[in-house]
Amino acid sequence: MQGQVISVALERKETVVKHEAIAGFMEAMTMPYSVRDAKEISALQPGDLITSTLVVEDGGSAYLRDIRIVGDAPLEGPSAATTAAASSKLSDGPRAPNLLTGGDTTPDATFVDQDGKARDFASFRGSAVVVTFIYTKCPLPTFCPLMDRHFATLQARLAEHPSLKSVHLVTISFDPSTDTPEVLKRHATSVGADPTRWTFLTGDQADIEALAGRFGVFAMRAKDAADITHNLRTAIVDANGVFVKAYTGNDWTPEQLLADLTSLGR
Ligand SMILES: [Cu+2]
Repeated sequence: MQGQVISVALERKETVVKHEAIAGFMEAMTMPYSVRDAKEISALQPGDLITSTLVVEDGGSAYLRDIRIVGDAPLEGPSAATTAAASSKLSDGPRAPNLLTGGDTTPDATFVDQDGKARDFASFRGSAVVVTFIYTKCPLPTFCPLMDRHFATLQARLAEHPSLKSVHLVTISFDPSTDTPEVLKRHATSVGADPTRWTFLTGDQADIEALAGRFGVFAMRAKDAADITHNLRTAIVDANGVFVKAYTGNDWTPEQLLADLTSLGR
């Protein structure tokens, strides 16, 4: 793996790395990776360019080893340019099999909402949907909790736009063993979700992984760890269930997404 260190959390033995595609295995993405020993990342600074080996064991446990600093570069801030660069890099890299692209019909699957009711993903058709994938125990403030904050902002802003009032927000957990409907219900309340506009889904692990994979979401649970190593993808699906576009990572803004939703209706 070749990438750039975004942040280092010694106490969690974790570093967030923005990395290039790993041919035949995963796309370019920014996500947290664990190491076996904090010493391996104690010398890393944000901005360092590194090479490393990603070890994936049976059962999905994953960690970095043989981390070597090969240079450094200024960190790019969250900006439209960064997002454009990241998404163009993504489209040039090897694609995960079955990754949805613009114009594809999103697959259906049955999940369970925060009230314990069965809910087909296709049941949201009729209104445009913004969908993201998280887990409620995520310890990284700039990952899943940021998606919740962005969705809360979107929920408020959508209500102000007459043409966007019917847009529905959907947050799907990729940690169904912890994120039961009861947990999601409490979580939804804590982030200020209005159940008429913002639905949380959980369900069967295999169904979730299948749908998440189509959206380019990659989640692995490290052995003996509560944390899940994962990336972020937030997508717009139109009222006909057609995939429009996805934002990679955490540097998109609610304003960008609102602008894209507005241009959908034209
Ligand atoms: Cu997370």
